[in-house]
Amino acid sequence: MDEVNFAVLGCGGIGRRTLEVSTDKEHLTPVAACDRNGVAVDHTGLDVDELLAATEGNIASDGGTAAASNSGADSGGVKQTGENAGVAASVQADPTETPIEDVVEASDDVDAVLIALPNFEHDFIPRVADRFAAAGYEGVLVDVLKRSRVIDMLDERTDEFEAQGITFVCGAGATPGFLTGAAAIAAQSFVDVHDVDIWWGVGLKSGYEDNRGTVREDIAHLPDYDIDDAREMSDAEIEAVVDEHDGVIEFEDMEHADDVLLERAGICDAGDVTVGGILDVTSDEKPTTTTVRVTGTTFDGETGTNTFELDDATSMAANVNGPALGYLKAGVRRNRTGEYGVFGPADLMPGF
Ligand code: IKT
Repeated sequence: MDEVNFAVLGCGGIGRRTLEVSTDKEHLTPVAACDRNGVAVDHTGLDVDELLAATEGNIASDGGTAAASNSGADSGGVKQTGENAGVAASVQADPTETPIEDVVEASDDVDAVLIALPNFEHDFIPRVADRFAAAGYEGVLVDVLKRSRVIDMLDERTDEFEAQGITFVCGAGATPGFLTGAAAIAAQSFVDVHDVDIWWGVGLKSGYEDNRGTVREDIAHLPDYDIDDAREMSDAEIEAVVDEHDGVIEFEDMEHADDVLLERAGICDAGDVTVGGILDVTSDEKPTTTTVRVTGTTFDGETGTNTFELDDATSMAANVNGPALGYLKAGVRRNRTGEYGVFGPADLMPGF
């Protein structure tokens, strides 16, 4: 594959770890990165080590990404809890109040943009895509969004993306993302898929600071909370919820877009997909093995369950950011052959 220049919007846990993983991958050159206060652009390739060293331990409670937006017009929906230097601390960066606009302006030679921003307003990521489209960007946009309802909002933009030459890869993290793709492969044995059960385990003791945004998003899935509550809660309130659960929180029936992404790929009904898991912030060990179970009937009448497991030794950072870059590359291949529009992880797997 030819070289891929990419940009990262947001330098919280996901943005920074994606930059780090990219240094071990072939053909990937990060040329721009931003957060709420700063933007770094180097068309010959950012010095990732310097950028990470400058931003490490220097992230806001929302992952330093919430206000990676322009002129305060969009905050990603998260209450800002204080100033931090973030990307602006890097010698490669400039301070800015218009980080997304700055990346849009620098995007002439950018093949792909990873949107690693929190999505506490459901239309936030679609609106970020609108800004790129309005500015005439032609290339790949990738997000690691979670919520099912956002997919429709992106689908509504298909004509615009096609006219513009944008290939949008949505839900490209772990779940949805890696595990949705795994389900699409596991479904190939069957002519009729009965159900898909995704069950994840994450141990986040040392990674807690880096992933505060993820924990906040997860809390919105608990029975007594919703996305607005999670957005408005202070850090202390989030920690109080974690403490109420002794640091180990179990989630059931999460609204994760694996369901609509498998349905739009023709694999099963969205209602036949369940996503749940266990988050343990007291340990780096996974509290449970991450598993995808796909149950169905084969062409010759047998009923079976294909199971895909992640090794307990693999971290959430590895299982979100490796796949995000893999889907980014898959998006670039499509874009370079003139395939535009909205693609989910299951669309980039064998067809069903
Ligand atoms: C996500 O970021 O995709 C969702 C998070 C779960 C990640 C699962 C990783 C599994 C593993 O590493 O074994 C969570 C719902 N925020």
